[in-house]
Amino acid sequence: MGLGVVYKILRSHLKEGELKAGNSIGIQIDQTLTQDATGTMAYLQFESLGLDHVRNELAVSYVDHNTVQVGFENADDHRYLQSVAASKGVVFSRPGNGICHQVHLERFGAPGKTSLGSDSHTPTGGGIGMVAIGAGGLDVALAMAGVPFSIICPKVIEIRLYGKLRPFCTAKDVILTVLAKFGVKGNVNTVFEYTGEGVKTLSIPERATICNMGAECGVTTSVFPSDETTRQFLKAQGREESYTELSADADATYDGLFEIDLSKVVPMVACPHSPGNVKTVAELAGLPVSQVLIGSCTNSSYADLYKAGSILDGNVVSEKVSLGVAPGSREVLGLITADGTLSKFVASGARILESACGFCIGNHFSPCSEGISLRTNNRNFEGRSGTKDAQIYLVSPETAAISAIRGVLTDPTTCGLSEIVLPQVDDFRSDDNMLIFPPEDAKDVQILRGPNIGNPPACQPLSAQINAVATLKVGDKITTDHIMPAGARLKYRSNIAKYATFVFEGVDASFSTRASENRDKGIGNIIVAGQSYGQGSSREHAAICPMHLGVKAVMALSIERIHQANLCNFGILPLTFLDSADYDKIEQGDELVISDAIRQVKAKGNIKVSNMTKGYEFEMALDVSELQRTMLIAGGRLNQIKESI
Ligand code: MIC
Ligand code: SF4
Repeated sequence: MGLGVVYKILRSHLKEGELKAGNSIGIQIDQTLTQDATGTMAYLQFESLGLDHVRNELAVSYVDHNTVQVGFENADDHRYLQSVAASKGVVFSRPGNGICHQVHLERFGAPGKTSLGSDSHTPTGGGIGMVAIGAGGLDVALAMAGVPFSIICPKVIEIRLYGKLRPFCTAKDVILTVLAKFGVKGNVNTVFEYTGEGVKTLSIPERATICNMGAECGVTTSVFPSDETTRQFLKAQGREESYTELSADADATYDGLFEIDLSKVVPMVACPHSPGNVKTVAELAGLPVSQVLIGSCTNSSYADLYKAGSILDGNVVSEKVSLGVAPGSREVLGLITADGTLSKFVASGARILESACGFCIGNHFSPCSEGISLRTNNRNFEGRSGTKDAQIYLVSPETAAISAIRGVLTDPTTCGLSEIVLPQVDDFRSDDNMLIFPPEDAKDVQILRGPNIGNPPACQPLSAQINAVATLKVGDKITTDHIMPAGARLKYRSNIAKYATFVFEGVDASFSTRASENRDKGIGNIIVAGQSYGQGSSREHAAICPMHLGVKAVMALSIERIHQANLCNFGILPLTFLDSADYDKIEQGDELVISDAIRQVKAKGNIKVSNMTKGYEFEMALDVSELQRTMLIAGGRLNQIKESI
């Protein structure tokens, strides 16, 4: 039986288990990437493994999230990351060099390779035919130590493309069409593989945009074949030697099919507060807009900015709108400077932002109260922008640019704009001056730590009996941004005790005080949640900080993949309700007991829980792999693995 691209790559990297959907498998990871907001913890954990040097093919450490540097904390983190990279054999991408996924695509990604990144948008690499997966920092630390990455062997949905996009209908509109079909939940342990004649009409940045936002569907990754377009892209990056052709066998079979006629795709918009809340731009045209932001790892390539710049050319941004533009990398910034696009932005009144995550993670450029912000990034969760009552709409750069001029959401296909012809770029003129390659001999390298650099978290082994309280009950779609806010709180990523004081800040500001009081009295905390708990980012802090506050279990109707793995990595039981009526019955404050916890976890059956307050017993599923069971008992992955490295 023939194989698709995903299974071909998985097969060539298989280290443990059998390649069959639903099985637990271990795959060898060729490349790792970290970014600063998750990286400090990843390297602290790597350090605690006691290895002198990374063991995987290529490890890159990017600084792109915390570049605002209000106070000393971010700069301390950067200094630590630079020194630990030099000491352990990791390439360091200096602040200003760009957003990790954009730079990785440009300078390191290679078809047929696997990569693991401590950022949920790592699948961007699928645009050049990689199996690129997002995970928590600890999983990436272990991949750097050469430990196979454990995943559930995925089902593969074929997304067959045919036809060709019409002018001003874009890759962003394609992925929003996919999101409209698949939604943001229920796609765990699934991969999207793109096939069909339409593939060759899409450039690498377009493919990367599509793979990037597959993360919003919750899939493990998304992958395109590697073809002549891939070769051209790598050649223009001066890296043609990284090219290999990769395509699905003619008789490859898949677990599902979704067909998209690219010529029928229209401008789309994801409405507040979910990337899955998709409508056509035409449906909402005329909506007044107060802010427009172009950039982020989803849409900040040279092609994206060239098109936006062409639309803005000769126009001034509406006086009702504040427009910001953030090129995805220093390479992109160099290209738009050289070809005059930057001047078009400047002349239009756009505010030029650093090549970094910036606005996307609420680091700056928060909208005004009740502001309506159009953005080209990938997430519009409530409060993520830094303004709780703002309304964030996700659109393509073309829709963003024309709407910035008009001051209202505008469908770019209806404006009589002349078609934009992209200049052919045969040489991206990349230089690696902002990459620091590690020295051959690192014995004199000193690792520099400031007061913001804490210790890796210590996890307690599972206790025989869990006596806890349902400290918080929440509803559906609680994102990691709800659990562990970023924005102004991001600078505490390396300081767990401090960062933990902000857990669930925007949901229930007294949660961390209540939880730490319980912990100090020897009472555990349990979080009760609805569907898709932990969707969004890969931030393991959404597990580490609750662990620090004494959270022993999450009981939810469902839990998203990366977050579920992070909970196991830090010894928190990820329990799911077998009967949704049990979710309805529990009230915040109920006393919950899990007796004989170690035996129950070992036994592989359902977990019995007693609600002492209401006087009844119920069962929860513990749907974890064998490896995760051992981690939960040991009190997390670090405790469990240390002996075997
Ligand atoms: C995000 O887009 O939410 C982030 C910020 O990039 C996160 C990582 C983090 O929280 O540091 C992600 O996507 O994993
Ligand atoms: Fe950065 Fe935003 Fe991309 Fe996350 S989604 S990596 S914050 S640009």
